Amino acid sequence: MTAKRNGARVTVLAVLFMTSAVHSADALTIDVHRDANCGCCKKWISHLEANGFNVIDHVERDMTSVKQRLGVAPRLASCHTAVIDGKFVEGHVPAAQIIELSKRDDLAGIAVPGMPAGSPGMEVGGTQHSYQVIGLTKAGTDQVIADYPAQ
Ligand SMILES: [Cu+2]
Repeated sequence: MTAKRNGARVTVLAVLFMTSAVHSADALTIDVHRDANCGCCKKWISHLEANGFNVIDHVERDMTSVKQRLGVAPRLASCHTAVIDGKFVEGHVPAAQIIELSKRDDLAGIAVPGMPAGSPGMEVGGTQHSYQVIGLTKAGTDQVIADYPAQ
């Protein structure tokens, strides 16, 4: 009896979470800065649009200075750099963590450093390397926001 009730509650919470995630993404606008020749950056933009984001695309000549201006620590660097509500989104971050970022005031930004195969926009056949989404707190420390295992 108790176990059954717990199971039902978990299901309800999961449905509520999915509903709110989809709803939030509807209204989110994100600025993406990328190099003109970056193919995986365009694929990541497609991932955002498929998840309901309104993407404003900026083609840049010098991504290094863009990253410096937006406060992306070099250890977190990837290809493209996006901005949402004044917070940076560096690299191939999945839509779910961007939605989470939009609700958090303790973070300066989030990143998927490098370009791990299998992250959104980095699909290479069926290859899925493990990667983490790292949050940079306003205090300057790193925090693991999500862990995607290899498959
Ligand atoms: Cu990339």
